[in-house]
Amino acid sequence: DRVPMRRALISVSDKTGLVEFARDLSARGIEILSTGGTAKSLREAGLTVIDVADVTGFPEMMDGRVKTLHPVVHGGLLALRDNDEHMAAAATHEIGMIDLLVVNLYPFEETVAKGADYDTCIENIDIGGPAMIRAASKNHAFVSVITDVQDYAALLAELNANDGDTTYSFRQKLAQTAYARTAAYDAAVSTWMAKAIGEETPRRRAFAGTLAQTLRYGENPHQAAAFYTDGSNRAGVATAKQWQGKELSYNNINDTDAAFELVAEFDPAKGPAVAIIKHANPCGVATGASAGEAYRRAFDCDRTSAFGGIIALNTTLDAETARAITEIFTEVVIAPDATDEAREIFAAKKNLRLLTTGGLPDPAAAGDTFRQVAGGFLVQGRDNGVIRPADLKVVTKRQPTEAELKDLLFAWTVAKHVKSNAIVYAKDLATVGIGAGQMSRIDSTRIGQRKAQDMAEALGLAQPLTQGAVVASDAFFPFADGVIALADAGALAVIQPGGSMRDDEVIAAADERGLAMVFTGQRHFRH
Ligand code: 93A
Repeated sequence: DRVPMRRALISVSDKTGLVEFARDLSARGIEILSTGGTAKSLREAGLTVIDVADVTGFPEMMDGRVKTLHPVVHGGLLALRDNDEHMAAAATHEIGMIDLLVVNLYPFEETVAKGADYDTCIENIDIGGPAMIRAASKNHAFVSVITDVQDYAALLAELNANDGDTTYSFRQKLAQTAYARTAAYDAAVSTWMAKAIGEETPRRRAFAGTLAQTLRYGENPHQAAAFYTDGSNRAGVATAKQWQGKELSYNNINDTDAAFELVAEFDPAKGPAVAIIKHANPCGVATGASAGEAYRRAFDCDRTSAFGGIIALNTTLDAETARAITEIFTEVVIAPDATDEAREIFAAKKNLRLLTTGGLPDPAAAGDTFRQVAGGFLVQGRDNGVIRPADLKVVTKRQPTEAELKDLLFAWTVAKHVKSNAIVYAKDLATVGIGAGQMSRIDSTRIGQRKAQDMAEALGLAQPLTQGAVVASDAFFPFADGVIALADAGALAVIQPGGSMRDDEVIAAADERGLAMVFTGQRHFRH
């Protein structure tokens, strides 16, 4: 026995689509109450609006801090329409019912993103808005609440389909969305505040996300999954434009992220770089005189694994590179940009997804990463450590040559993006063998070497490219065996954090074999 919606309260900071929406509500005979700025916009558009101040009997005061915080508003949102006492109280105090609440909040997140000062951020914390949203959501048995301009159309469609009313299940969904919004809002305030007051590990933390996409399934087909954005707007898979191909899968998104974060380490001003990722690990990373050359050199690190891979470029995808990529099956290509010609070449490959981002993320930027464990989650700052030549300490008798030094820093940067234990062989600013994710460092050392050997055989090379290569290790060598193995593979120089109990043995093994070794003093575990 519901009746058509009669009264709405609209109070919005983001006035996108407001006038059209309100006009539609008005046309249905719905009375509109509004706060200052919203009422002004609606009146200017010729709509009839009642000021909340006229209903409460109080003017908006204290710089707008108090506008809707009044029993006439909250009673109208919270009263149970089927409860005689509630309705009697409403009648006694002349509280009119509010059937629809439309609120979007003071733009706190945007204010923080703009780098506003402390007081400005504080002033942009909405109090009355969330109070009304939470009240209306609690009373979703009777009240509809819209917190997102994207839901205007859905509400109008709902009213059309239900004789001017909304269904219970629709209101439940709106309430669920609304509580996520107020939770995200307060999470943003708390996160900002922790940073502003220098509290790196606050006693309580809150996170929230906005649904970007429901996924067909998770890592495996029996797992439900979805992709959420965190509002940070970091360039990458979350913000990319997809030009073609079917929807990205959970694993695609994870791998595409790994690929793009890796390639973003290489400054495009210094030349093109390409990374090929499989199962979140690189199977080839290279620089080149052109993007096409960088791709071919990355591909030549491990052609077998590159099949069905995910490719990231630090520069515009051009036609030459696009043509080379289409020679084998690739899942996803992500780049800051793509030429028209490159896009036409890809258009013939229906299953190949192309993403462009408009830019690269800053590898040195601060941020948090999370990992869920039973009963909780781990939070840490993202690994934004960057090593420069001046940070390196040569620990062997032999100094690395200038060419070796460049390769060492290249290999080190790649190793940061390889799951531990990570061993990366590189030569001429291209990886030539990668050992990833092993439980012992010596195994990663051997795997990288064996991969280079396999590749040499496939390419008909006289000897594997580990001959004359350099090696990066994401963490120290606990024993000399790894260094002995990589020297046996023909490597000439090593970069590693140092700090093992047996550094002396490790350095002695390097000296005996004429290796140059540098310590970074910084570890890049990645699990
Ligand atoms: O300063 S508030 O926390 N105090 C309030 O009582 C209040 N009521 C609504 N902010 C309040 N609002 C917010 O004002 C709404 O959430 C909305 O974002 C904004 C709309 O103001 P205007 O209609 O004047 O543009």
